[in-house]
Amino acid sequence: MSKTSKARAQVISATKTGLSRRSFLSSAATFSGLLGAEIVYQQFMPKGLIPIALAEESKPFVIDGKHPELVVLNDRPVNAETPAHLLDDAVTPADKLFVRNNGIPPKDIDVSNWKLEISGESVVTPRTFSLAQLKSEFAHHTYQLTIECGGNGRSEFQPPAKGNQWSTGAVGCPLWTGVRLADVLAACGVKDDAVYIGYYAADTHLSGDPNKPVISRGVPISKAMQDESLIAWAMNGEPLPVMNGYPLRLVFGGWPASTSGKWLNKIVVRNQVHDGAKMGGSSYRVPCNPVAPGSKVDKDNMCIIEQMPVKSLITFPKSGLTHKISEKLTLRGHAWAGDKAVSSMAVSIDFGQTWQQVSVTKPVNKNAWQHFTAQLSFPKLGYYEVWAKATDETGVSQPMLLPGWNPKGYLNNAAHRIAVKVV
Ligand SMILES: Nc1nc2c(c(=O)[nH]1)N[C@H]1C(S)=C(S)[C@@H](COP(=O)(O)O)O[C@H]1N2
Ligand SMILES: [Mo]
Repeated sequence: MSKTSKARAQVISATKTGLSRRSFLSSAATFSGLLGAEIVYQQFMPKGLIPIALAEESKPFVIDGKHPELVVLNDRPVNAETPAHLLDDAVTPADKLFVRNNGIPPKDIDVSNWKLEISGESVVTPRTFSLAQLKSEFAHHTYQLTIECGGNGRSEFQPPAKGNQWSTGAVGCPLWTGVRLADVLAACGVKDDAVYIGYYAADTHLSGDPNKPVISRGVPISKAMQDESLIAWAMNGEPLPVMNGYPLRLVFGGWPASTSGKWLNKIVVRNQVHDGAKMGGSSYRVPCNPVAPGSKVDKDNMCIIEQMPVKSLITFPKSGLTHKISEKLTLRGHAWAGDKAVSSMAVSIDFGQTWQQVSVTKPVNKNAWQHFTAQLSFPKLGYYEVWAKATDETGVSQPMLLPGWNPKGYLNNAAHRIAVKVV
């Protein structure tokens, strides 16, 4: 990306966040003017809520191998998110999966010489595998697994959190093919004292310093040993896209995607919580107990994010549509809940005064997102917002507003909203 484009990308995200953060001293009448339609349930509209139709903006910018409408938030390192309406497919196509890089991806990859080392203090026999060995020694498995960046939704945090200002698009659920991490670890032997795995990868630090690690995170051994936890080389039956970890990566569905190491070349089995780059401080950690927005949080009160919370996304129609009152509006989207299943889905057209239950499918496998559909009708002409919220199998549902503030702006699972003008 050129300098100008970078500047433009920054302006775009600044405008976007500036708009959603500004406290609007505006009346429903002013909004109606801006929207070109009366806000039908304006008596229920929370004070200070900015109609989603006014808060949206997206500009095209192209990354190699990616859909031209992905919104680029940064070009060094590359970070790009997927607008909600582009996530409508049941299985996310490779060109529509978001990109979140912390450093510079490896160049000139020689697949025939790619090596994966398994070591660490809690491995019985350290081993190194070529890609061909991994593929021939272990059974292949394919699962649809949801990966979502821990910082998805960060742009809504107030006070703001530094980092990529993701709105809703740092999530996707492609089909992943590879071998089970558990099978590979078993072939090396795992000692009884193992508690965690950590990954190392071939990307390089932005500073250019080859000794500075970019990111080296991991998961507890229980998540590592789950059937669906993969060392993957394919997405939707094709080699991984370069930006998503070619030729090899970890995939831990339902956990912060930062655990799913890309360009994977080493896994360590640890007898303690892995202490690699971005495992400590405020990286991928949140206050163990809630804090007031803007607080300074003590390091001892920060806990590593494990599974991601229940969340959903309306992927059809695209927000901002004009819809004929005589017709029913078909609504579609996905819902997911970390290691849990989503048990119900509800939709509101009156700013949350009333909710209707809509149908949601079962997941095709653990850690795959589920799909919801609804047919909506509207009582009169005007501006509406359609809100959608999921409830997980433990009865926990999405909040309407930003949940617990935390210093780095993680875990925003507030309900998604789209704008509809009924004519
Ligand atoms: N080696 C390596 N792995 C990585 C990262 C990275 O920068 N380097 N980013 C992590 C983060 S923070 C996220 S959200 C996911 C993003 O995966 P994707 O780019 O394939 O969507 O990759 C994770 N794995
Ligand atoms: Mo992330």
